[in-house]
Amino acid sequence: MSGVRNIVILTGAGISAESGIDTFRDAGGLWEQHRVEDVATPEGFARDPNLVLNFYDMRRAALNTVVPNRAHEALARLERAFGGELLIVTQNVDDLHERAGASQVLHMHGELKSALCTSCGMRSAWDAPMIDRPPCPVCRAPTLRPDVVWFGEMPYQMDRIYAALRRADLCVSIGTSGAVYPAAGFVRDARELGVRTLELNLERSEGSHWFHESRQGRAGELVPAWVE
Ligand code: BJW
Repeated sequence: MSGVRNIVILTGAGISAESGIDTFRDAGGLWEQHRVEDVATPEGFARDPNLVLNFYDMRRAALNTVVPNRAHEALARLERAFGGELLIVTQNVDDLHERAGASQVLHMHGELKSALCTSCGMRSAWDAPMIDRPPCPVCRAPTLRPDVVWFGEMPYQMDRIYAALRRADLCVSIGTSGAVYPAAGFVRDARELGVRTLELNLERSEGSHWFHESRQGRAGELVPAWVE
């Protein structure tokens, strides 16, 4: 890590797999259990809101039964020890980075424990079911939805992510298949900016060839080894 002053770390579902949270595209993952068009698109929500609310209610409830793993803990340690700027850009909607102690976390695909009101646009911290259509705590309309980014929607805080990439001298991608844009494009963006790139993933991903270095293994082993 010597000579490195600014780090952007992109995380995906693989970093939370060892905590017991299903990934999307692995065998037995969420997209084998549910049709992506039904549960992760605005059109699916318009067609059958109960199906979608139930999908997210179950995942939000399950989140309270899991804990951060060695990979989340190692990144939180790195954040505390690192002298420069470090930003964790996570595609994950879980809160395991924060619960491990990281504070510089940007949730580009939203958060399970946040609700978005489609009437007034306000976000509220949320840890209860939505299936029974509770009112928005701000405007009282029964129009809450999970505060997550579905296909066809704009991921959050893209300006802040690209600004951090422009300042970075190291970009590390952990536990993501590189199948979903714009996150999948960050490695190419980073390389064009002259940023060093490293991938830590269980297997080679769709974008492995774009990285300067790619290491394969479980995040719970690779991440602490990289951090120490
Ligand atoms: C382990 C492990 C262990 C397992 N240790 N590793 C350009 C080209 C082509 C298409 C598009 C494009 N631009 C836009 C699109 C369309 C679309 C898209 O990308 N489609 C693709 C299918 C091709 N993108 C969008 O619609 C996005 N919006 C958008 O682009 O707006 C316009 C825009 C353009 C330009 C700039 C800015 C904006 C929105 C995408 C929203 C994605 N939403 C979801 C659901 C979020 C809510 C929820 O959680 O339900 O996000 S889908 C799902 O996929 C979720 C994830 O964050 C995301 C990525 O998945 P991830 O994290 O990579 O998980 P997996 O399962 O795929 O991979 C896990 C990896 O871990 C595997 O490799 C394993 O090997 C590994 N692993 N165990 C280490 N122990």
